[in-house]
Amino acid sequence: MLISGRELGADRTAIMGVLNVTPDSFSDGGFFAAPDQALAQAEKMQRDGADIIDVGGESTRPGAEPVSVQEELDRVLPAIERITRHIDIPLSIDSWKPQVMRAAVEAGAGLINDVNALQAPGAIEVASESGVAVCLMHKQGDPQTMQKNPSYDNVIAEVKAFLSGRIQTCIQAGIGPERIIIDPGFGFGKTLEHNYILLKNMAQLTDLGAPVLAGLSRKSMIQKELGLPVDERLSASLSLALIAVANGARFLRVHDVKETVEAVRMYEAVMNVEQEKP
Ligand code: 8Y7
Repeated sequence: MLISGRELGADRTAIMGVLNVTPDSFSDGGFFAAPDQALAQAEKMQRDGADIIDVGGESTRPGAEPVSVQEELDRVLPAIERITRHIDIPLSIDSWKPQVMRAAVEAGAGLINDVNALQAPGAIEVASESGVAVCLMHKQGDPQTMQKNPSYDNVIAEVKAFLSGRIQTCIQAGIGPERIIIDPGFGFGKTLEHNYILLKNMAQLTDLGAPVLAGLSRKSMIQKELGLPVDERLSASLSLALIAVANGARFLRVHDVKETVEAVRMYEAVMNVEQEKP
């Protein structure tokens, strides 16, 4: 998968660091400082071994309030421009809005990460024309209501069928298969059990021929299983990250870059050892 001229997710798992540029993600309350803080966070994630940074200006958490196109542009564009001017690292735009995708790619983003899998009117055309890579994520319902009553007859088969259909639609729209990443969308319209079934059987998604991205970092499934608040979910996040890699994930979207890089590189060192002769 070529993203901003880098080969990612091929010889080792690519680590995508999460960079939220929402007002609540900045500690000093002065949003004027946001692009500088975003750059500082991006520099730290690069030092910690991130392969790509996912910039998002609208919270996609269950129950989150939507923001306008202009508001989202005002958040993400200064951050993307500041980061691309100062450091050389591939950037991803976390948005489902075609206007935001287009502007972010013009400002330097090399991947469109869309939790809506390019289903918004105009999104697939913008993605196709942009020439950049895309991540197609499965969800059931929309962020406001998706966790109310998730329901599937067969969650792995339904997620796989959805992603397969979106891959076909993207290819028909001119997005080559070499530009497509797929994602089961952990926590997006899924119960705890649905998430576990998807993670345990995630290797089945690799049949679709696209690299798989997994986003499990700090998710509420950890709270549901272990009762831990968001700032105490590191160990469980690392455990889920390694299970995802063992089950075929080629990209991991994470908040704790340094710790995830250490865990995954250790895993890969063991799994890549040359065997002794019997
Ligand atoms: C995911 C994601 C979020 C994910 C992809 C959170 C934007 C919620 N989760 N994108 N975004 N996959 N591709 O807890 O799982 O980080 S937001």
